[in-house]
Amino acid sequence: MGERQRVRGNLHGARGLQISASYDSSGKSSRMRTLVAECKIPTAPSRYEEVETMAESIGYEVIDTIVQHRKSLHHTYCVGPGKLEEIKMLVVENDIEAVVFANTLPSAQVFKIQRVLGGTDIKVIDRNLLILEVFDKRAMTKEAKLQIALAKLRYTFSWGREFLRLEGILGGQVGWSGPGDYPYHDYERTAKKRIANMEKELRDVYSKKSLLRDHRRERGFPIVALAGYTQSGKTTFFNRMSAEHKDTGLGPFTTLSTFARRIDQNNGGDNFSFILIDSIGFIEDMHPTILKAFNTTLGEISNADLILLFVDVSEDLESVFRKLTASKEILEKIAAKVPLVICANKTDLCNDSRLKEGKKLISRTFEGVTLVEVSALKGNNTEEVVRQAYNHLNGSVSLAPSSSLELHSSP
Ligand SMILES: Nc1nc2c(ncn2[C@@H]2O[C@H](COP(=O)(O)OP(=O)(O)OP(=O)(O)O)[C@@H](O)[C@H]2O)c(=O)[nH]1
Ligand SMILES: [Mg+2]
Repeated sequence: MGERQRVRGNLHGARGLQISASYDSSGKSSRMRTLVAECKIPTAPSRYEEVETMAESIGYEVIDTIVQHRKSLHHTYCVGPGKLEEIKMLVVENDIEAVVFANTLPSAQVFKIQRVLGGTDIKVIDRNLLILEVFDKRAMTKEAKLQIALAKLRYTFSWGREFLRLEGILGGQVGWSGPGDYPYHDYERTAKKRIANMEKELRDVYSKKSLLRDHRRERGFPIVALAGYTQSGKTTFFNRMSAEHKDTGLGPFTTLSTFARRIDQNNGGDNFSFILIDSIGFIEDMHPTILKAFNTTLGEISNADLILLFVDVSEDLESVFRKLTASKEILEKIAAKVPLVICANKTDLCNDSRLKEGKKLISRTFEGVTLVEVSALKGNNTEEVVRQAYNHLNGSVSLAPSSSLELHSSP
């Protein structure tokens, strides 16, 4: 067993997040008292900070965080049994109502952990379910709501059987059909039917959208898509270009649906128009089920004539690198052939040497890419982004597609 570590004290409350606390009639905050737990193994990066930020952004109150370093995940509880007992004590001492694991937990582990910690009185979720909760909270459009409901159903589809088996209700022997199999079969049939219905509803929404896209193309407007890690500043740029007032800065995944606006610009006397598309941000290590649910939203990026990849260059270099890598991996999967301009955003928060370091890192990571320094918030250098888009869309320069860019080592 490896070293154990307790982290906390810094509640990351000063990250500019708008936390949606609600209050009961006595004025007491009704945010759920939460403990974040992580089993950190050498082969995977730590995720607890990101999970704290996500949880706090949708109204959980993170009281404590506990990280255990192990060579491998414990097969039953993710963390070791001794650490789980420690977590249980903290849960009791601090009136904790929810434990959020920064790891991915198989369904059996969720139920087993929950049993140790106090049964159904304690909410136990993993990073993927937290991401789905964030989505749920932010979903405004029918499309986003359907995508999330579908992802949740798919993600938890096998959980019913696991739960019944652990409760001793389901026949455990192969080929034996105990009385508990009936509720499970009912559950399975109903879930499959709901999944099929939702898939059909979503297909209808998508086909309307794709008609709209074809229509735009027929009218000759090129499509420029904003892409990048969540909270990198895409919507801030979109609002500035389109004079819109879409939500920004509410925390990870502020934008979930796709928005498109026609932008009319003048470049050195030449009028030109394009469709600017804003959509969901990226995150590392997105579960395939969740990613699949957003395939079509991400598909808006695949169909673009140009991608503006936003990078928050004001963060520490390690975060910049991790996020660049995650963005590159996703772009390679969904839009390998689409040309790219990188917008090194939030330059207003960087001093000269910090900006130089950040740019060096981007250029080392994405060799040969066109890089524009910009502040979407202040409007600094946004005209250069437009100029680059114009040059590319009018064929005067050809930009490297993301697939031709080599990834290099970390800082
Ligand atoms: N200082 C500074 N802050 C910025 C800049 N651009 C964006 N922000 C802030 O960064 C936060 C995130 O911006 P968003 O535009 O919501 O980011 P996003 O990429 O659309 O995020 P998702 O919708 O979650 O994918 C907001 O609080 C913005 O005000 C910038 O150039 N400078
Ligand atoms: Mg956004």
